[in-house]
Order: sequence, then structure tokens, then C-alpha cells
Amino acid sequence: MAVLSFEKKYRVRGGTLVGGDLFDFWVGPFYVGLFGVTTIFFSLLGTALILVAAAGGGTFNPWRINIAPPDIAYGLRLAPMALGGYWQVITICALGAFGSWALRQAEIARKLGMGMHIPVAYSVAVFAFFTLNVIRPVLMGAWGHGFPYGIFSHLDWVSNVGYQYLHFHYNPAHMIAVTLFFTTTFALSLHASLVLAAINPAKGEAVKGAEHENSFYRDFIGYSIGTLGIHRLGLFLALSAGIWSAICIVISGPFWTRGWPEWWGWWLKLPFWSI
Ligand code: UQ2
Repeated sequence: MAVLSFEKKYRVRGGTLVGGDLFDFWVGPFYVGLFGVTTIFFSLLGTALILVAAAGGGTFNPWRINIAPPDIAYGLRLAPMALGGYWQVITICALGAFGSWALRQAEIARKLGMGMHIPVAYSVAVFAFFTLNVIRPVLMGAWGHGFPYGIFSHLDWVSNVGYQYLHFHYNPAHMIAVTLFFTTTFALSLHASLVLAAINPAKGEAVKGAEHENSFYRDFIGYSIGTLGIHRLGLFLALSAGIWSAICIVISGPFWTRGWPEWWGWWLKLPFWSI
């Protein structure tokens, strides 16, 4: 039964990536699909493994639960369950669920004849996780370089890895990523405030539209990026922030082993400064 009367029109068969009509139906408001089933499978298995691993960790304090990767000595081999094996299987479940979710987005987008912007955008976030816990550990030769699953413990990991490079804010890719995150929030605040201002005029006045939005920015700074443009800019800024975050961590270790402040030696050594 469709939730809204017109929803029925969009509930069309086909558009699946694999498996043809298998699981090509809805349960209540939700599309199921083969990748809905694999998402549920990996999510439930991963969550159960988190609970089992937590039970062996000595605390159920939500802040303190810690599921750590194997010791560096295990290299890229499988570890015993209690010594990092849970972390390894939980990581596989996480990637299975994230990958299934992206493919589910792609199938729904195909059904509706939409572009692939949503799965592509979501995949950038998955790629950042994949870079942290798969690409970098593989390049460093040990799963022990992945981050632990836990609230305080992953914060400690970020702090410790940062100090291994003396001062992570001197990492040029980190600088670019942070700048992109701040610019994303700036662009969203400009956009949200503009849209809310346009649809909330003074009492008794008509709601304003795109022409007023354009006029505001043309009057204010001589330029309007446009209603489609602001969304293209927002997507570009947000995806760039994720991509530069992945770059800033993957170069730390595999491609630069000293302190990040030292990286700037090339700048201090420019012949220009000794003229
Ligand atoms: C705009 C526009 C929107 C917007 C915003 C702008 C009508 C509803 C916010 C203004 C955006 C500009 C000038 C770009 C700012 C650039 C950076 C890097 C933050 O023109 O069109 O649509 O929401």
C-alpha cells in the first residue's frame, strides 16, 4: 500500500543492477531489493559482533567500549577473535553494509530515472572510511594502523596519530580539508538563510522566489551563483572536504614519516629568502 496516493506511480519494477526481479518489491514505505537484504544482513551481523566483542572488553559503559584492531605484529594476517579478529570481521561487515547501501541508492535512482549523484556523494564518505581502515593499513603493512571502534578510543587514536607527526595542522592536505569543511558550512549558512528569508516575508507580503534571491546577492556583492549553482557548489565543497581528508591521512605514514612542520622546509629553503 502506497503511503501517498501518487507514490504508486513511482513504484515500478526493474532498474535492478543484479538479480532481476529478486526482492524487487516494497515493504510498507521501504524498497527492499537485493541490496536492502544485504544491508540488513551485514548491519545485523556487524552489530551482533560489536556486542559480543564489547562483552569481552570488560565494560558496557558506552563511552568506554573499545574494539581495537590487532597488534602491529600481526601485520596483514588474520588475528585471533579476541585480539583484533572481531575488529577485522566488524570492518568487513561495515564495508559490506556501506557498499550495499550505495548500491541500493543506485538501484532506486535507476528506477526513478535520476542521476547517480546520491550514490556518488555517499561513496565519498565510504571512501574516507575505506582509506582510514583499509588503504592506509595495507600501505603501512599492518591492520593495527586502523582506528579502534569506540567513542573515547577513536578520539584517542586521532590525537595519538596526530602527535606522531608532531603537529597535524601543518599537514598541507589537512589544511585544505579543514578549509573545505568550513567553506561548506559557510555556503550552507548563506543558502539556508537566503531560502528561509525568501519564504518568510513580512506579514501580509507574498512569499519571494528565485528572482528575489538573485537580486539580493547581486545588490549585496554584485554576483549571484544561482539556485542550481549553489547546490553544485555545495556538493563540490562537501565532496572535496571528504576527498582531501582521505588524502591528508593516507599521505601520513605511507608518503611522509617525519613531523608535518618539517614538510614546510622546502618553503624556508627557497633561495628567494636569502637574497
Ligand atoms: C545565490 C543563490 C542561492 C543561494 C546563495 C547564493 C539565487 C538560492 C547562497 C549566493 C552564493 C554565492 C555568491 C557564492 C558564495 C561562494 C562561496 C565559495 C561560499 O546566489 O542563487 O540560491 O542560496
